Amino acid sequence: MSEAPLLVATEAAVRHLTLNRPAALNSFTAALHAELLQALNDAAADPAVRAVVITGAGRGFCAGQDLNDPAMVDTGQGLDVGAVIERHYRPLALRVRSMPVPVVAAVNGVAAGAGANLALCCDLVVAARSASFIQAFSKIGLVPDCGGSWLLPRLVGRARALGLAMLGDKLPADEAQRIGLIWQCVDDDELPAAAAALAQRLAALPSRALAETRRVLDEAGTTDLAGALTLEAQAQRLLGSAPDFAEGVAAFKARRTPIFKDR
Ligand code: T3D
Repeated sequence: MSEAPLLVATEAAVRHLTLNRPAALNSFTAALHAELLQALNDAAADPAVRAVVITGAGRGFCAGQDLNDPAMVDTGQGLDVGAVIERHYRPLALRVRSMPVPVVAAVNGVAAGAGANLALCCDLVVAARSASFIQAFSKIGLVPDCGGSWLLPRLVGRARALGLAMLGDKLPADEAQRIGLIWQCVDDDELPAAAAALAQRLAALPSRALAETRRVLDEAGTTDLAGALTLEAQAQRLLGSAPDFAEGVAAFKARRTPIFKDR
């Protein structure tokens, strides 16, 4: 029996999802897409899950689209690559970006093409020092997808975004941290523990406030100051009447650690 393309495990309040096609650097087949989307939906629906970690098995994080999968890559046969994006990558990027809990990418090795942008869709990206990020699309005649066209300029500015996307060079993890593409680069042997600790820390924070923080930051990027202030007021109105806010203030006054429960 062939191995499952995605491994799912839960530790305390953290759901760990491991892309598991190491022989092909965890590149995406239709089956992996289906399992990852389902696992993210399951995590979103499970009130016991308060953070998610996505990582890869073996020496790679994810090499993007599996270029050997005839269902997804069929050059010369009239396959509509746009339809592949609409069917698989659009729901994946939107799902990660709308999770009710924080998502950590633990980038254990090379992240290329849509694999790089899956990582960048996540809220916090921690990478092993030997890992790298490659906007591989230009090398096969495509544009950055899985949200890359939107994420890259926002993360590192237009000049660097265009340089990374047009040249498709390998960006080492420590350089990715230096230019603000990712949150943190750690020594290889520290990655699993660092990502797990970060996820546990996020899991103890008020989930709904964190999800709203992601939303207002994303939406503020496409509005003016007045619009951003409106977004902030709307979010505070929602959060200010929720139990986590009362708990946070009560814990502050009592000088104790808050116990957050909202999602
Ligand atoms: O339908 C659509 O196509 C639209 C969707 C587009 C989304 C995208 O993601 S487009 C971008 C697709 N990805 C790429 O172009 C990256 C291709 N891979 C590479 O450039 C290199 O493999 C890496 C730079 C990522 C890593 O290089 P290296 O030297 O460390 O490893 P390798 O030897 O190239 O790869 C190891 C194995 O993984 C190898 O298999 P083998 O020879 O040992 O049996 C290689 O063929 C396989 N592999 C790597 N990437 C892919 C892959 N197999 C299928 N698809 C891949 N993307």
